[in-house]
Amino acid sequence: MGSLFFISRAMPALVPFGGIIRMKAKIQEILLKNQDSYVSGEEISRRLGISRTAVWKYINNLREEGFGIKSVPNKGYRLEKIPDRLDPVLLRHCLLTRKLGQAIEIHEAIDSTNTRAKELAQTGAPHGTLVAAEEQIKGRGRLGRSWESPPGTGIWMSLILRPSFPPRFAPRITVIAALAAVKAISSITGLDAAIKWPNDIIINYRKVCGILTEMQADPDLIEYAVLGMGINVNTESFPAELVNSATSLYLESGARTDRCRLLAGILGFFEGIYEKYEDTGDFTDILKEYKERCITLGQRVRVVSASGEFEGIAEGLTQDCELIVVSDNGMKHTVLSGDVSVRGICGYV
Ligand code: BT5
Repeated sequence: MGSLFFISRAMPALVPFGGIIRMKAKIQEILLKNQDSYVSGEEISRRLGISRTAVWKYINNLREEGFGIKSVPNKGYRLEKIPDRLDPVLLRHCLLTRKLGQAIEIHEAIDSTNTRAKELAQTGAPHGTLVAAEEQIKGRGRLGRSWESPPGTGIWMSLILRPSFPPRFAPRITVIAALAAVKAISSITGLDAAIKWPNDIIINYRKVCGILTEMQADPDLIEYAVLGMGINVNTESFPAELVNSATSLYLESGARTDRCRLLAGILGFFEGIYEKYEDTGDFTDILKEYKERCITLGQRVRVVSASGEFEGIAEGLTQDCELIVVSDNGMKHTVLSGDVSVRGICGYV
């Protein structure tokens, strides 16, 4: 499974990492909180109750992981460069959420973060537990498709949710996630991102992010849902089969984006919208905002589903997030899921 970091504020009993990583994380936290100044080795050793030689060793460990730490005699250490890593301490430093990301599990490589999150959910992991990975070996899309998740470039993450609303409203999780992703991408990168119904985020007609929501439910109750999201962040190139349909924030903006900051931003927007919805039960404004950012509406689309294939105009969305499509013979269809391609977007011409 590769190396694993698990930080939990909510469930200390579940923290499996040993003293070495914990001590290194504490030094990381001290340096992060004092980025504008130097912290002396003596101060760190006093605060953590370890020798100055031990501090020096942990600092060197962090340097090997890509942290740029300047040391000046008689002044101490200062953090000057943060590596482009999905690091639990860096992530926690950026997080402003109350419940999401209280427990974080980050893998160097894993088959699929959604599969792992489901395992954790089945063994009782709480609402808000986050699983992320630098690389997915078997990243999954919808309907058995695969999701390309190369190492060190993207955000491949899954969030365990324990909603209080009934299973028929589960598609609303994808709607909230798409809105959160668009808002975070726009506010952090300045790029103009839009939603392609139901689960894609598009920039300049190409897919930058996909969402896969899965759940375990009884007829009336969602036991848990796993919200999976893949974002191409600093990806420089794509394999031939995706070159014309996929893009990354880097390719669109020419600049690298801090993945921890973006992930924290998405969780922040998601928590705000999700909690408001859970508290009020009112989905009207959320759907209105989703519609405003949804490029599928008003477009000619091709719907491919298990029951067949047809073309028409996407005219609207129902409260249950189904797409209303009026086919060429004037018939009105409501499409719950399946594949909808929009002319001119992600390869449909
Ligand atoms: C999705 O499926 O768009 C949902 C993708 C969800 C991925 C996340 S990553 C974290 C979590 N763990 C997982 O195992 N999955 C979730 P769908 O709408 O079915 O789109 C899949 C299609 O998108 C593929 O068939 C490709 O054509 C295309 N695709 C694959 N990888 C891509 C990438 N990195 N960027 C853009 N398009 C991609």
